[in-house]
Amino acid sequence: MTANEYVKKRFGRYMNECTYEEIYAALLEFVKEKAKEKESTQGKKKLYYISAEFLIGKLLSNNLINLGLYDEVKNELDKCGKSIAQLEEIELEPSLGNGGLGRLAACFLDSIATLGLNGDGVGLNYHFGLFRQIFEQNLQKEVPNPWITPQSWLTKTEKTYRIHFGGFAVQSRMYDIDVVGYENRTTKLHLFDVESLDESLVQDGIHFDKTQFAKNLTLFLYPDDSDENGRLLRVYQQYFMVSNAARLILDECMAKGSNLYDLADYAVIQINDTHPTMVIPELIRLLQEHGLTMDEAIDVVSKTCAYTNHTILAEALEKWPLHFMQQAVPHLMPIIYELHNRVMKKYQDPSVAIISKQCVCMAHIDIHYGISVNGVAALHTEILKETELNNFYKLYPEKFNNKTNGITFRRWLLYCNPQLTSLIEELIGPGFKKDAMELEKLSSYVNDDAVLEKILAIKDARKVILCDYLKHTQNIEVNADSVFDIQVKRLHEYKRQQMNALYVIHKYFEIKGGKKPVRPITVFFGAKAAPAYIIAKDIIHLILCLSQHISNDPQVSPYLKVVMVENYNVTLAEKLIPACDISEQISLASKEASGTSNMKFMLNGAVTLGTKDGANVEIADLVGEENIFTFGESSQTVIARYERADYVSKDYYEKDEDIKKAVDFIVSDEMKAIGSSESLERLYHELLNKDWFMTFPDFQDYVATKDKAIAAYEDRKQWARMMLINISKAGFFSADRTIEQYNNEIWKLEK
Ligand code: 26Q
Repeated sequence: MTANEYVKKRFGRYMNECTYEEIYAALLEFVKEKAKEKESTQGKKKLYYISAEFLIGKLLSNNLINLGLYDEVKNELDKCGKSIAQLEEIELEPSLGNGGLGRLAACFLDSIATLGLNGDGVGLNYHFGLFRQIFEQNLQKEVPNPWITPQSWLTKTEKTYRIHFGGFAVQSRMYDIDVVGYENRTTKLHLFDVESLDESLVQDGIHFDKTQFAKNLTLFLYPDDSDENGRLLRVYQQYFMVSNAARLILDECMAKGSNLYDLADYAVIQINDTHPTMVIPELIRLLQEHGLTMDEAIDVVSKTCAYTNHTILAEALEKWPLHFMQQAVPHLMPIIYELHNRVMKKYQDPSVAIISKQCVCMAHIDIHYGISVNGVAALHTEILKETELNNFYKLYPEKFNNKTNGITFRRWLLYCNPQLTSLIEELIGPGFKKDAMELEKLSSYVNDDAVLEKILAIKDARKVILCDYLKHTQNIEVNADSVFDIQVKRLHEYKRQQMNALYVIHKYFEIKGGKKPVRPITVFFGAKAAPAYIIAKDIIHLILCLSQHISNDPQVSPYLKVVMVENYNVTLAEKLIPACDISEQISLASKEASGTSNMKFMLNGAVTLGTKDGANVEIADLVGEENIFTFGESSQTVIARYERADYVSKDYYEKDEDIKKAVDFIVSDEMKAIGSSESLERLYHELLNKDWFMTFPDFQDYVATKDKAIAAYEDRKQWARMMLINISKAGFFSADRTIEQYNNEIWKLEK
């Protein structure tokens, strides 16, 4: 049955007589039915990828592509005078993630299904996800982000559990979303929800009563901010997630014949950062309820769980106060003390203790009682082994391993850039869609002028598409002939959006002084700041004020524009990334565990401007130094500087005229006339007196290298070669490769 016939069956009318809403509703059911047909027999051992975040993005088009139905449906729509782009706008994007970690989990599910592995995702069904960002008076404001409509990708299941907390219990229910693999099987994302949730608790923006746990548990996803108040709710959420996951796992394994002593033959659990760590004590507790002794339960669980670390920022490693845990999950405390006592008895080393300074160190539970500890890029794993987790590495060298992150090429090439996909297919055939390493075949075209022209033409077309989209959705006007320089990621000081903003100020002064760029430059930003992260919000404020100020300056605006897109999300990323010329990956070396937008940009023919940090290091190794613009101090230099604790930002400010001029502009009369003095002053003082992420030492190198990249853009043919080489080397960053490695080295699922 074609999609059009399906619509006719549902509504008694063909597509041309239906509204977009009706077509969307029908196609959603159509896809669900098709996905069901692809559910295949389960193997004995199953992976449970537990994560507090799954930033899945819109699903209609992606699922149609993976089912091999996209072109057919698009043509049918075309014939009825309907556009698939307009249909896509009906769908709401679930924002069930903060950023990289959540998007990684979504890419991994796509690869697990595509490779035909037996694995499901387990997480939470946040009704409002992360907040939606709006700008008012050049400030970020947060509002709820509802995404669950009567017709959605969620399927209600019959699975419910009673979950006990200190002093009360709630009833849970599991909802499923199909994960449709590319030309292969379908797996599941299980999202648990609480039956007693009360959406009406949310009033006035994203504020709600943080104490009524039974009513608020799955309202919102917590932002990635370690300073946030009311973190107690986060502990309740985490326990709710893992208690449900643990019960589901035991149910499924017993149904397949496990006697629970052999649990590790039936299940492997990947713990995505420390957020699901309580699954370890919870499983131990449940196994004891099933008759195992403490010794036996600990032994079984220790063979089942593997942990991925996503951060080196010490302040981001989760440590929960004992009194939080005592209040939320008193029944886990005897187990956590037991796990702690065993560690202390064996090692007598306080630095590897589970309980320390009245807090539970979540990562330490994972490392002692798991089979594997992995970092997410080569440099990151080395830093974990040599510095941050060195004491653990000495105890368990065999547990440590690297799994460099990857992205799904289905969404980040086939779906978001059909123009580039067609060209690649024309040149090297369709094999790259299944085996991304085949992209290497493109390298034989580096001297083919016709191909280089086509690559440039596609980029130009994508820039026009982005301009139209931004005009239509956010009323932003951009010159499509300018150089598109893009930095999109969570707002965090270590990612150094503030350094990019200082570059903009520097360029502004150059232009005012008569030094005009040969071609206009558009600097794009997209970033949400955690609501309680004051300095991050100050940086957004600075960028928005700069954008306004420059737009209103007729001397500068023809040459320089700053665009801060509102509510950066997966949908916007799909439009921004194919249009990018220069990919900004400028974190302070050693701080960005991996980064994944760097991979998406590269795959879409952007050239990276970056520090030697995270996966940028591996990108540089693959494309060669001549096809990337790297700058800044090395991770060793940075780490040594932190150890010496001798960085004084004021010294740089006083010695460097350019830095002084740019930083002073933050609190200039012009800026204060349009912005909040309080916010601008705070940011100014932060940079002057602290600059914890060392933007000043890298500033001049950054400016010089960015100018070099912008100049290089003018040699169009040479630039096109760089684009082509970047695309041809991106195959390594396919999540299919990453997942193969997880499976071969950790999960060991049968294929
Ligand atoms: C913790 C406690 C309380 C509230 C929130 C959190 C929290 C939430 C989200 C802590 C961290 C996160 C998200 C982290 C994250 O996205 N890390 C990124 O992971 C990517 C995938 O591995 C990497 O590419 C990035 O380098 C890393 O920053």
